Amino acid sequence: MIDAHDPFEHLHDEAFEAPFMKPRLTAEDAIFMPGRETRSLNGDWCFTIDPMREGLRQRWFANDDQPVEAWLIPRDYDNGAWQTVPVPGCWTMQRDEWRHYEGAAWYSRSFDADPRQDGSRLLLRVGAANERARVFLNGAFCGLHLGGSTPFFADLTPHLRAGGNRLMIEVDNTRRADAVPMNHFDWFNHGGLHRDVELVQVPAVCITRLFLRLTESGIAVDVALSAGTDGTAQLDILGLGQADIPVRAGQGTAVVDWSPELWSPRTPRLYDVAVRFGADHVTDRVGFRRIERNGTEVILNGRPLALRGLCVHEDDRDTGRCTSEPDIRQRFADLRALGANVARLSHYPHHEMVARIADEEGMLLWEEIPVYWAIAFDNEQTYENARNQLFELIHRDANRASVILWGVGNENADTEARLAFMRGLAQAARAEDPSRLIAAACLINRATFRIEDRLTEHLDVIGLNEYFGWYETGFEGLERLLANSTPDRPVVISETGAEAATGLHGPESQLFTEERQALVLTRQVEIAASARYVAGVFVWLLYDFRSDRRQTAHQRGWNRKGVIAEDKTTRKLGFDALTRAYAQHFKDKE
Ligand code: GCB
Repeated sequence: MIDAHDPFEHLHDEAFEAPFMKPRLTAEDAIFMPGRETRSLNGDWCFTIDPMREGLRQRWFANDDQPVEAWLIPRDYDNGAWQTVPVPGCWTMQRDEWRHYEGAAWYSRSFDADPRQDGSRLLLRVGAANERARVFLNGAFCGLHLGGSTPFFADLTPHLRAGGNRLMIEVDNTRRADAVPMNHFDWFNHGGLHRDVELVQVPAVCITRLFLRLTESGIAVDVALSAGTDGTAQLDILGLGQADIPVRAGQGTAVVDWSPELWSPRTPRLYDVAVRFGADHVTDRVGFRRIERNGTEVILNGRPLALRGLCVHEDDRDTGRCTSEPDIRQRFADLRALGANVARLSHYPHHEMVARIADEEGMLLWEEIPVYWAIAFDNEQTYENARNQLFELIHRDANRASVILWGVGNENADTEARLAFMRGLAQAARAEDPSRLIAAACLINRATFRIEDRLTEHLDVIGLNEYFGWYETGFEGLERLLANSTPDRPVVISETGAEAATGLHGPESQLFTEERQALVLTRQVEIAASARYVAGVFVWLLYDFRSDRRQTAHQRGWNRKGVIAEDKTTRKLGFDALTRAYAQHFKDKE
């Protein structure tokens, strides 16, 4: 610990991070958000990068706001002199010299809010900060959040000050072997407060979870509160009815025998839902549908689904991980033009608007957490981190009819430690949300050409990532693999594709040409459709995306497997080829 009287002690303290590892901000701190009034903290924040971690070492967060002229001893941090950056934003896109900066950075701003007298609480909600974030209010440490793509909450109430509050957030995008994702991944490591930041005031007892879903006996509703209170919650679904939900020790469940019109991609019917408990009131727009598996089929509202999918990264040439409603609507328009009915939101939770817009527009979604490649499967804390991200995602999107699949991982080698880790995640997801299907993108056994991954028995839908025609020559391997395997549940090709440099033309045999990509997509879809148990394909992917792993002349820092270029406009030949292949081989099965 630093002695406040010794100005040099921090120079020798390499344990400077230790006091700031706890408390953790987790899914346990989350409240149910839809329908709440919030106060936005988006806009300009003071900002600096902090490669040497001086912010924690010297405790910048404990400094007062005195101007430099009034200082008696020098400091290395002068809040007022920092440059400002807009939030939400990725620093990696805000200045050329920050493009490849990986490390800690500080955001700071002030806001007015008086201390609470009436038992209400003021919470900070951060939509996402990549990859970890520490929150400080008026010099007090409020907690640490791990994971760059899910929302988190910090209770600011105990530290509020009349006359102005200073909020500081250290955001750190250092890649780490024990994080989720770990240090090696095929997308760009953007840093920053890249989603909305807001304040929300809640009464002393508030609704922390509201989960509605269609079951055999009607609509099941779960309510959870922030305290172990007894009482009654009132449910009101416009057009269906009103009901009381008895709440005991902060938990309530009811099944109401109502028959909603079903939500489906063709008729994305949404209902206005309101729930009140005491002084708290929340609302949501919810679609009701059933998603199941039956043998090797995926069944939506009793009918088998043909999944015509593409994967999408949340990446933009100009804004990085930041997205917007027009960007998301464009994504769905492009998917519809391809004849797709489902998107895989790779490889981490995307902006919460995506599932809301998908609900409205009738697009199906696979959502996942970044349990990607060589995660530290034998590390308990890594598991805890992954499980927490999974719960934060499930709690955020549990009422989104568009989300049919929770993905628990991508391309992880079949070891004992990985099996235990991912089986645990699959079971946790199922227990938390029994209304959806659990999937993972598995690897294939290249020696036997069979689907042999031991994780598959814990999944509802087996995803296969395979790149025959690209990383492996020819398509015979895929034919062999599909012929050799006899899965008892649905299989989807969760990734396949080929890179194409926009405008590069040549023979199909030439890598990186648009012709080659078109050939690969055509053949892949055709072969996949010939296997009785393949319920769909998720082509890798909609748009080209930034990845520093890709450095050939055709790539220069971009993964070029998009059927549309990084401008999100220019369609490659693969676009039409895929549209034709889907229309021909994956017709709706009705
Ligand atoms: C994969 C990964 C994906 C990569 C892709 C590729 O299998 O799951 O994240 O970007 O291949 O382009 O190689």
